[in-house]
Amino acid sequence: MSQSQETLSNLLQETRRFAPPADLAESANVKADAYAEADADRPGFWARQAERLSWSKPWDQVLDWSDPPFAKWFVGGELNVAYNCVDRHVEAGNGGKVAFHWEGEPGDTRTLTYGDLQSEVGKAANALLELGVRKGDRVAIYLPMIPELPISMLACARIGATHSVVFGGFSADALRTRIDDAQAKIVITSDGGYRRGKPSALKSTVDEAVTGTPSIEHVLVVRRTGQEVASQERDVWWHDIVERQSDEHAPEPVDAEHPLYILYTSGTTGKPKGILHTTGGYLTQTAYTHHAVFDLKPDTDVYWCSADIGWVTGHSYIVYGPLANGATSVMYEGTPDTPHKGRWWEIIAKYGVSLFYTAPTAIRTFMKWGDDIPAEHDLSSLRVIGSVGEPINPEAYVWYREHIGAGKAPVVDTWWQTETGGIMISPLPGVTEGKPGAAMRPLPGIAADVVDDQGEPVPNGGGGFLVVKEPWPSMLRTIWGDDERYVKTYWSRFEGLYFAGDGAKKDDDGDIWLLGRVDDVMLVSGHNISTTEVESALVSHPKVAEAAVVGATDPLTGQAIVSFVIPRGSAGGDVEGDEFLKELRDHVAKTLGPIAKPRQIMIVPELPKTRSGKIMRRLLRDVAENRSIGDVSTLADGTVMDLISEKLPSAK
Ligand code: 6R9
Repeated sequence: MSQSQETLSNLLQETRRFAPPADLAESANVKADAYAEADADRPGFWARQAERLSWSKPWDQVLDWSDPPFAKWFVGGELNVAYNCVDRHVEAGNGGKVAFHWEGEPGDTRTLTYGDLQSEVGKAANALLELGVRKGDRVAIYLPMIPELPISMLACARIGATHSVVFGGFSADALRTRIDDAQAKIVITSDGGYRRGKPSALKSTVDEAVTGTPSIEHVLVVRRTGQEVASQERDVWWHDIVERQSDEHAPEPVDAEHPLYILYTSGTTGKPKGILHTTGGYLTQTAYTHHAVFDLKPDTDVYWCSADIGWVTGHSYIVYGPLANGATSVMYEGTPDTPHKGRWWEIIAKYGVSLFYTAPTAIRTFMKWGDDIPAEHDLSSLRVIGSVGEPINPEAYVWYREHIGAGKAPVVDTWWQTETGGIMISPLPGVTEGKPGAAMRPLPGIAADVVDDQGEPVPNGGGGFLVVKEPWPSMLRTIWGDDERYVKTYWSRFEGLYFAGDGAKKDDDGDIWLLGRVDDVMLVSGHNISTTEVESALVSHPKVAEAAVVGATDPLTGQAIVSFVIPRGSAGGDVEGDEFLKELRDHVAKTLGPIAKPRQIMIVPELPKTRSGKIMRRLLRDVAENRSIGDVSTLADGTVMDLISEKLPSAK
């Protein structure tokens, strides 16, 4: 094993442990023996998981890896995703079962049973056919979190069209680039949606985007807010065309490797990458992981993933995984603080949500708002609570477990990516003794590891790069239209290994801790220091709610640590003065060692984040290095950088 060069620091010590509740362990869907079962025969294990689905034609070969890194799973098999997510549950007598309890931001609600979903999806599929969409065509979807969004996705899957969902918050430019790259034939949108108590416009953005996208033949428009929209010749109202269709449509079986969807990830530089997911392997892994990680009992659980469907988390864990498993889910349109900061907890109490999935950014926001808000609501139905999107700081994990999970619900910290399609590294709630801040170990059937810069596995206690060593069913198949970039981006850093772009470490037990994107790692006086560890040290101070850390060029140390801190709502006293800043710097030094002490700490009201809640450190680096601020087009809230700059007179 080569440890020729230090790859990442390994500074954080965390000794708290949380065993699974006895009753959950006893009745868990997946028990400890699954790891050995999968290790003994990985393809055989995934073939058994694929049996959860209904295939119209069985596969001849589980995995074809004869042309790496281009994988084919369930070769020769045929199935239809919409049939698997909807019809088969109706045929099994569950047509009256609720698929979605939908909650609009203004307080309107809709309940969709599996039977309702079948007729809505059938009608939408027939409407798409009438509009000339055919198997293999691409459909762009630019909708708010309303039922027509999953209905549209399933209608595409039903006829074999490939969808490309674009976040409702993205600009006309971003939408245009994505439509163009995929050569989408139609775009499905709405007049607008509700966010923060106000109707926001979507249709006008689409109108702007599709000037200059010759591939678009029609714009299909759902009426949600009733606001005025300019009408164009290519427009068709959803209520005109969809409502008059027959609700019967025979789902079209497609090849296991048929393209199900494209989802664009922005990355830090360059043109967005169209991540391509296909049919059989994708649905197998999303269904299995949802069953295993959330311990879903479809007859009794109510599941809620608070993500936006425009993010991969919504694709895999609001739409495909839960519906394939016949789950009853909650879907919510709006923001967590409309009309009040307890809205989410009110929804959990109202529907008796038992399985909940959210992101660290949301958890840290609730910590900032104060413990008293969730305490006003009955959250006793919750039994498993999940986290995704960023490393969860140990303090945020403990707060989540304590204040949302009543000190008993296991926290499942799930590591995965748009590219991986489904969860890869996570605790199993009935098996794993959880450690705050650790994603723990690869799920059964997944071969992930941490390697050094030579691609050799690091020993326990070592740090390096997260890789996946064997193909997995829901892996991306390529970057849409650019096989070469697929190979170069993911399979060239280490021979034969998938490089995820994340730093990670293995603790003394061999459990995995994520340390942030390798592009964000700081090099201070010759030491590689992870942003995650310094941020977690800051968040462990009782007066800190959120922190972001970047490396800024420094004449003495190469890079120096610059931190941006949001104080907790409850933090009294002077949280701006030099004394407090010194207290924080000393706290980091004490927690991680003097090498990790920030050169500078700035108190800020907000942090720049993407729509999926990831901190955009690149913009903070611009601030820290006194540069003009770069591209802000994927920010959730474009005004945040102004707020930060105003606060820091030197940063312009
Ligand atoms: C699902 C999703 C992927 C990147 C990934 C990593 C970060 C996601 C994480 C996590 C630590 C976790 N990430 N989950 N880091 N712990 N549990 O987020 O997909 O938007 O493509 O982002 O997010 O850096 O590489 P995507």
